Amino acid sequence: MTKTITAVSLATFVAMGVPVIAQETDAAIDTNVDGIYSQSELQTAYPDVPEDVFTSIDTNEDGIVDVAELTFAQNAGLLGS
Ligand SMILES: [Ca+2]
Ligand SMILES: [Ca+2]
Repeated sequence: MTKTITAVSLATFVAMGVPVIAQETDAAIDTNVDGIYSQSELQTAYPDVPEDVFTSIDTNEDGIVDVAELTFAQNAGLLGS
């Protein structure tokens, strides 16, 4: 997984205006491997977690959940086990 984000894909993210995230996403959750967790991806990964929890996970309210936000939520126990 450490080489998933290549220089080419990073350039693509920049070209798309997507913030480049230093940390890598978990491919088991980030199924389209775009470097962010969408709400639908998170709901697939955590079907028992209510929608308002996803809203609270997106702490900077940019509409996406990045690695740092998900890690924080996991460490805070918001997503269960
Ligand atoms: Ca994604
Ligand atoms: Ca966010």
